[in-house]
Amino acid sequence: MDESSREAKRRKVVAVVGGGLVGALNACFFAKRGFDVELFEAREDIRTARTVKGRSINLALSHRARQALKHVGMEEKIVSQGIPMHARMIHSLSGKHSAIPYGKKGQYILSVDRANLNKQLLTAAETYPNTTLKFDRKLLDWSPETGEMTFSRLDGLEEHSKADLIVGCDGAFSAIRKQFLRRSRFNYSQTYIPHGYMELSMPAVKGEFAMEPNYLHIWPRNTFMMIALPNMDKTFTCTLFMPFEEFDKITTEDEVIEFFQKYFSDSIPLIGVDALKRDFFRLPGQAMVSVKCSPYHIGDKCVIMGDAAHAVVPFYGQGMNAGFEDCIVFDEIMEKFNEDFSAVLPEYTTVRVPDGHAIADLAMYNYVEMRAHVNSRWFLFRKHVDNFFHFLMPKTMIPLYTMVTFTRTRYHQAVERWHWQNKVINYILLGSATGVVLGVSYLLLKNPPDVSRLRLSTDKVWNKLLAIRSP
Ligand code: FAD
Ligand code: EGO
Repeated sequence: MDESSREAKRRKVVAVVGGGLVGALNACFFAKRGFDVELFEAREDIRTARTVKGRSINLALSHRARQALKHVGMEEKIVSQGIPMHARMIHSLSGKHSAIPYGKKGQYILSVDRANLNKQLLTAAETYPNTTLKFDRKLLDWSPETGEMTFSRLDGLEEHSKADLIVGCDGAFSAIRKQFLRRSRFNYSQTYIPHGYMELSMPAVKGEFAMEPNYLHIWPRNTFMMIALPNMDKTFTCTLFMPFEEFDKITTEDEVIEFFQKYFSDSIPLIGVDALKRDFFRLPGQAMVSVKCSPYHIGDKCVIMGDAAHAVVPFYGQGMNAGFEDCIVFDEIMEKFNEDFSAVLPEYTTVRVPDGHAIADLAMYNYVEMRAHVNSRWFLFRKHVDNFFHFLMPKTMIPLYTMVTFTRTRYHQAVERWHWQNKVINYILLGSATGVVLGVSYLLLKNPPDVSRLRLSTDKVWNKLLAIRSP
């Protein structure tokens, strides 16, 4: 790139709307490319705020997110502040624990602190001289014709701003997306699931983790599910998932304990009876929404990424991972089309929509599957089956969870491959069933059994049937 084109580019302004996980990371990606980046965030700066309100305290970070962090030189820093989870630890109703590794030695997911990750990414974005962060700027509306945005501030003043490209990273209830919804041929669906979630803290015991730290702890109880992820301060954050209907049934402190006694009894002493009675009523169950839409862009002016484009239910641990991967995909297309927005944006929609839809569907599928069938025995059984087929044919049979979590296989291709693998399994099972039938037939023909006894027995059955019919 010569100096004059660098100069021409430097004048292009990219507005990133939303300074959550995806917005903050995206600011780094655009800053690295040399754009003038302005990030607008509705809340105050979480790095200086006294109270940080927000969703989920910690998150499972896996391969896709790590690759994205690597692009902006943040992988090592974030990984060093996370806790590896090498296996899931399944807690059965009786209190038994069983661990099933996620894969080989290097295959683990990381438990990271959401607020810390967000802060680090904002600070990383700010270190680029061509980036400014603007907090307390809530987007009210914007114009697809002019690219002008209107923000409101806490002091009641409105502010206007213009950009060459607007990148909507403002989450599941995106204000940027409102303009998309007004346009013809924009597809949109949104689904609230009947479950809510509630976070409960499990304190450290004598300065140590109350349970084995390097695991994703799971209590699968069909419609009731609980998970726990470790934190750097040796606490765990437990997340309870259950139908709002059931949340409504628990109204007294005794009912909380009764409920936990029935489904998660091993966790009671670890969370603490008093803490449980108190914390359960601190916040109501929180809603979870799934959003699918297309396209992800308007002209050469605006693109949506992260939850704004594809909010997913948290039953695959992929929401942030998918949002971070969006940043890589967009960056790769920017490279391919020489940063020509009028070519990059449509290509981004073409490439990314099938994958955004696929991960939304996969997460929803896991939710439906888990609440319907998955208790601790079924969970363990299914993972053993997955591992068995992988062991038999390591190149052919790759567990879906592995493809989604530990590779950058496109989500929609992981789904296709999963369907294909299921077919292979069915053929194997059908083949072995046929084999059994043929084998038994051959043996019968070779050594015919004493048919007279057989006839005798069928006669008996027949007589019995007749006897039932005629009194
Ligand atoms: P957000 O994090 O929602 O950020 C949006 C930002 O935009 C916010 O800072 C908001 O203040 C700002 N904003 C909103 N409106 C405006 C406006 N009008 N103007 C200006 N700014 C605005 N993902 C994983 O990968 N692994 C997990 O283990 C995992 N666990 C989860 C557990 C739960 C219970 C939940 C609910 C989600 C989980 N996720 C997980 C998903 C993950 O939280 C999201 O996918 C991720 O936060 C999306 O990032 P985002 O930046 O797109 O949106
Ligand atoms: C049979 C057995 C069918 C999130 C097991 C499906 C999700 C699903 C919410 C775990 C791990 C990161 C998570 C596994 C299955 C996070 C996750 C999984 C939960 C709930 C979660 C696994 C945060 C589904 N990954 N996962 O294989 O360990 O399997 F339990 Cl409720």
